[in-house]
Amino acid sequence: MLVDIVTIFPGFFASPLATGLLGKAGERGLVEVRLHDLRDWATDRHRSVDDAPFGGGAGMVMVPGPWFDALDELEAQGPARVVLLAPDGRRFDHKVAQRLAAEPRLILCCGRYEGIDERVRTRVDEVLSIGDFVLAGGETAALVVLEAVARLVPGVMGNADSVTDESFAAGLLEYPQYTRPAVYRGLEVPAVLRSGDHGAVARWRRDQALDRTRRLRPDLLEQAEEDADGPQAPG
Ligand code: JBK
Repeated sequence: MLVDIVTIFPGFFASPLATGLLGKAGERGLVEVRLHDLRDWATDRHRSVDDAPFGGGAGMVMVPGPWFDALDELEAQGPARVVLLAPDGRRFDHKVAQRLAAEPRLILCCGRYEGIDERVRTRVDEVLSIGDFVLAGGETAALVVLEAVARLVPGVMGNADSVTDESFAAGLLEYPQYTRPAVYRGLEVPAVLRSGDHGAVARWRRDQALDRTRRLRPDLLEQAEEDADGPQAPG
């Protein structure tokens, strides 16, 4: 997978891209990330990318020119799904990550300042939000999307089971995990996990995952039921 990131802070991504799973995926050529400084498409000598909003008001708005020119140039290199990170986007989740992981190429657009000129949206395929909170810009959101997507790209995760096994793939929270020591400060590991009975362990884990999801995230269970049932007639 190829990922182009357009940002006014390309340096923001240096450490995350060099570290851990994303670092490995890059080294192995499984996820190639190219960083682009939006200011490279600015046309004035100050390389400015923002201006005051029409109609007045506080703050600055990113001007359309550099975005249009950047996307012209990047899209001329070949097809890509263009994603804008913004608080009014569709909520990013595991399902969206799975869909994006199947794309050969993504262009992630990170806005800054108070917003981007509305006309830039005519150039994006999809607007995504990572949640209802205010960020300084789309960079952190792009990083969240990139990490969640990259680990679903075939070959990125060492053990193939660890992706399909995990919680959100099944629409459930994870069961509790324990490691040595069996008793720590009087706190015991559940006996079933030390029983050697693989069937009993599997049943206990499934029950725990279900209990936990029912208690902490009932919305996930309702979603899982809807997904399993398929679209229902209203009423
Ligand atoms: C937020 O993706 N987001 O969630 C996002 C992107 C850019 C700015 C923001 O405040 N929430």
